[in-house]
Amino acid sequence: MSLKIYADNERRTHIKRHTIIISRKTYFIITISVLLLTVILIVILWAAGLDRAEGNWKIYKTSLKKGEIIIDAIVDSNTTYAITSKAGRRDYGDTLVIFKDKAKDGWTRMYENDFKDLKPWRIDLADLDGDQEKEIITAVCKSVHFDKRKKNRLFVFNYIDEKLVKKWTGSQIAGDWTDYAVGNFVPMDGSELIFIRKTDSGERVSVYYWYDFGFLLFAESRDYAEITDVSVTGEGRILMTYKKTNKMQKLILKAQDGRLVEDEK
Ligand SMILES: [Ca+2]
Repeated sequence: MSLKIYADNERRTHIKRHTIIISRKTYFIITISVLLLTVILIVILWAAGLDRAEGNWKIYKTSLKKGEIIIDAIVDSNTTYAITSKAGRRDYGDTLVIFKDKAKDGWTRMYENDFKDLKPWRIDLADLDGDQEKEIITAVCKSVHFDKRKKNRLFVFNYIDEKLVKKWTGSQIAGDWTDYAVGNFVPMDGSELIFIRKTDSGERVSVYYWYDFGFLLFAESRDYAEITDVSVTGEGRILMTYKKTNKMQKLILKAQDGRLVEDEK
């Protein structure tokens, strides 16, 4: 069956059987309707996505100051650790805020600390040293006393007796890095930090673990042109997203002889 379009007054003497005839006017109406429906569908999907992104954070709206925006947050049972921007910026925050879910009063702002000079942009929670207490890990972008370059650094804290206590302030770890993941990669107590580290010839994956009073390098991969994402996938495996011949691909890395190598399986 085929579809033919004719002007209203056009002669239709050569129409074959099984041919559907529609006028230009009908064709126009159908086209506009399809376009309209597509636009409506896109708007609905966009709004749904927006709702999901804000989803977990809606509950704190009442605890936020006027104009304050949540940059990143992590929920752990009845406590939420958040990086917020009181200045209303979306690229990085200026305050670390801890909310607690008080049954009667709902989510309550329990603690806040001025992080204005740190430019924090990400927050995580993990037990890094294996003592069963979770550390607050914040990614910040700043210079430090003995390294004047403004770059991504990690600051690690504990929240003890309603006070923020510095555990490790990230001066030098993984050189210049663009992003990181936290996960249990090495079979010992505590989680590891997996960095996407910049090198002269591209980017590599670097795994660090906590030892005594700081982080030690566990293993590194070879260099790749560009790595966009890393995560721990099962014990001893890292899932990496990287660019290969202009296409993003996924790859599993494992530790072998002190290196991170591609898992052939
Ligand atoms: Ca700990």
